[in-house]
Amino acid sequence: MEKNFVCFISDVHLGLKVGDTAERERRVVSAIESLPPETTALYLLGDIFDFWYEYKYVVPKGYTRFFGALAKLSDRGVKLFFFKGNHDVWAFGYFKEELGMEILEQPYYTKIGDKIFCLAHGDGLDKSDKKYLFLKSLFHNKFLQRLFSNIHPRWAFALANSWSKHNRLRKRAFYKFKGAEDSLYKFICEQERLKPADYFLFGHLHTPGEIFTPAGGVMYVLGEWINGCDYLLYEVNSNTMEWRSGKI
Ligand SMILES: [Mn+2]
Repeated sequence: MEKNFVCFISDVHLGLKVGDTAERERRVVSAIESLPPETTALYLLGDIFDFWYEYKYVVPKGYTRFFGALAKLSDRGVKLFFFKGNHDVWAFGYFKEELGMEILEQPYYTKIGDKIFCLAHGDGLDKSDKKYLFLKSLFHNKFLQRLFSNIHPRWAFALANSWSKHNRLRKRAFYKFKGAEDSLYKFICEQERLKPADYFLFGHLHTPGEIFTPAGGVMYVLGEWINGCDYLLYEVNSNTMEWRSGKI
């Protein structure tokens, strides 16, 4: 039977001024370009940009090669999907217009072949984290977004970048995937009782890993691209999930 691949990438944090930012973009572009010709869909599971904010008539500089690689995929009929992470909440329509990329809300259930996938970035699903949920509600607030849009980008971007940097220094490291102890894993264990899935795929935790769920599904956490570059390639007809590395 003919093959059919679906790819999942998360947390590239393009634009983050840590390490070699150009090299990070090169890695993800080369990963996208090396996808098998039988690839039919690419899911970007959030935090693809370290900071993205688009205005009505203006978008941030950079990422030309990355957008070019996505445009090529889109033009040859590969479906593109995008989840907003906690760093790129503010995508409003440019990706859809330019790349045909569809923005999905988490947790998103979809059937790929005959398997059920639950996909999400993963931030804010742990309902006990009230502080984060409050922050998230501010980020998604239409009125505050309009206010922010009226700040000159020079200041808006300086503010956002220093906030991102401050957060990173404060936490020192990123979130880590703690296996069965992880709050996201616990969320899945509850979620699957109501809505089971064969595969649960997340970003956000930055530590590539996989673990079985009590109902027999598998949870995968995708890797980040600042120090690593682990992503997943799924072959639909043979139902095989394969870890890939974006190293060049
Ligand atoms: Mn991230």
